[in-house]
Amino acid sequence: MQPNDVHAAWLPPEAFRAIGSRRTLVCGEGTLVDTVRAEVARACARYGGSVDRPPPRPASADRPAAGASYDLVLALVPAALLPVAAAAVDVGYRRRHGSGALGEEGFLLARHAEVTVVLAEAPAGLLYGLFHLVRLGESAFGLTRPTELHRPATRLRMLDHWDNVDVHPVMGQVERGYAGRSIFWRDGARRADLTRVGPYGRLLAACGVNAIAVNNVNVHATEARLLTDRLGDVAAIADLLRPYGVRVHLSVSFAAPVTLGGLPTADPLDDGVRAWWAEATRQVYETIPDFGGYLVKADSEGQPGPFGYGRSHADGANVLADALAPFGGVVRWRAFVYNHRQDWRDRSTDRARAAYDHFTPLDGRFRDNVILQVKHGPIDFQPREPVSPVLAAMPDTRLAVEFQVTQEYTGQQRHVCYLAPWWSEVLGYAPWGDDGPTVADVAAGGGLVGVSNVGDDPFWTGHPLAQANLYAFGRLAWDPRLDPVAVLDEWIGLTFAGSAPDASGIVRRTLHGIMDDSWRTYERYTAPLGVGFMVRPGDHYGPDVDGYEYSPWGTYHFADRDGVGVDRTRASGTGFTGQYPQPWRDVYESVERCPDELLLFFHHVPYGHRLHSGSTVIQHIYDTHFAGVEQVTAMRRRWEQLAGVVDAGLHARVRERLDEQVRCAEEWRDQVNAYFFRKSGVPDARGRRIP
Ligand code: GCV
Repeated sequence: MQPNDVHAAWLPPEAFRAIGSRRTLVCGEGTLVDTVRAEVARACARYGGSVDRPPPRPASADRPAAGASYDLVLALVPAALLPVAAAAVDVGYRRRHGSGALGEEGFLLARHAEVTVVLAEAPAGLLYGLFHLVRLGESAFGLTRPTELHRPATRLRMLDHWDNVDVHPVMGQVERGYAGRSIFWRDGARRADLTRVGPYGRLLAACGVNAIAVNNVNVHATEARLLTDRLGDVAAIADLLRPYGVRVHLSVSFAAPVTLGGLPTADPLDDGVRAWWAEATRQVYETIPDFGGYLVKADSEGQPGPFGYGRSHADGANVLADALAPFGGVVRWRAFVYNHRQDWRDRSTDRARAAYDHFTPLDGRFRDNVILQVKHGPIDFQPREPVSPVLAAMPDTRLAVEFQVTQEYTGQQRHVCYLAPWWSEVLGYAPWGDDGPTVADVAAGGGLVGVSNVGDDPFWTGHPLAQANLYAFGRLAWDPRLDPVAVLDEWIGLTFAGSAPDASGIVRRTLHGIMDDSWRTYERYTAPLGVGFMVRPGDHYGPDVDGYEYSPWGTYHFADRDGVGVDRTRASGTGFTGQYPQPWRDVYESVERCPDELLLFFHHVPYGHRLHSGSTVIQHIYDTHFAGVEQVTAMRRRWEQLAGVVDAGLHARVRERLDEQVRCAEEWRDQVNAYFFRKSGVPDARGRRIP
């Protein structure tokens, strides 16, 4: 199942001990139920338990459905034949909820007459129920348990792989990938060895992810052909993921009718173009009947799109949506559209405004099976940004929120940076004020999408602790209200289930000490107060304060001798604050009320400006940069406590990465502090050395 030299991530065999040592009955048929049975059987082979199917005929008096002899029943309902305990739970469920409450993916967990019972109304629910039991371990079999009904908050919980088929001359095999090469593609073709794909699907199912896109949103010539003559490669991947309930999506090029179909145009209103998409899509479904849909990056960073034909993005998205509709597919259309050839001298153009300006006039004009996929912040996955105002401005459009699990701007899997607290803040943000819906509520209709951080690295994610981000993404997509620290605790419990039982306390303590606050630590030693983009141009790793300051990318901080920050107010700046509903449009507009952590995103202020924290901006910059490095040094010290406690290879890998994190954090501290000291001439109030 798991290639030997590959880390088991959050599914080591020891995580199945509680299930594997029990007597289990699995009732139901179908591919995903077979997966459940196989998982339980594998655990039993290791831990001495047993797994049965229900008897072939209805129970008779001399052969009741043997309820009493099972510790665990996993059953698809309605079922003709259920052991007594499961039947009782089923009756109770129906009395309370009627049928259908569990939906396509939900499950019910109950404990009755010393039997743990998981019921689902569809096979995927049973699979998710099984992995829930894995998370619970022994506590799933405790004396009493409250009955729990679990359903995902949103239907689409997916990962987009920015994997190229060809090795791109600049971006490589995986664009913004920090975990080795692609698990799907290699040097221009599908990998001959796809053995990582099944185990990957299993890991995804175990954290709640149910779909992936197999290629980069930047669709180059070879990747475009995955839609047509290379479709068999996509089908091969889909076959391996199907047993885990993970559906495959494809990034497609808007220009495909021209580049692949030989048509003279890709104009979405052209009949020939519509027919081409319809036929290409019919063939996709003939080959992959459970295909999920298309993902499109159009008119963005050089990708073709409807603007080229004088058409709107609604016209563009709808032609693909119409082709997919007969088969139940969706088109995810990215809202990441902005001018990447901006003149830095032009202070009126604001990249933060772009998605809202382009897309909100189109609200209500997209087909039902179009999902507009919006990056969570208005710029580009910086360690701190406000929530994108698009998420509060398109009530008649299905919206998905896009997170970046791959750590392009958050340490590139060389730095520990547990991102779930950040995502959780975004998901809990209430654009219309505390009593209104949250971002998670908005995303429920469209989905949650993460850019994958996985590659063919033996630890899957390069930095072993970056696995926690992947796990937490899935868990938050399933239930955005989960506490990110509790999710981390789950991840630790599962991942290190194989450590000696007496070691579990120190493993948990140490990892929480290192990871709980690691995103804020990262924020401290990088760009301050929400200003963003002080990274090295191109690869986006390490500091370069002015690297993007005079570039065409629209990402500036405007530091001068007096102050720093971007004036995005309505009163004197770009007017971006006006894209928010109340109360935020006024909160962000006001330099007094704007939250400290976003101050420089919204305002240009003098270095002596006093924050709510009481500190001045310049002193805050110095203090956070010194503190950030101290915290990273403490992380490295803490990690040493786990030498000899966790797997030696994993320990060595994390140690090597922490060394680099300390080095890089010092570089950030020194460059940022020196830059602002030289600009402002204000010394550090605490007299520390600034180079
Ligand atoms: C896939 C950022 C990244 C690009 C990425 C783009 C996107 O600009 O640096 O590598 O392209 O976002 O999200 O499309």
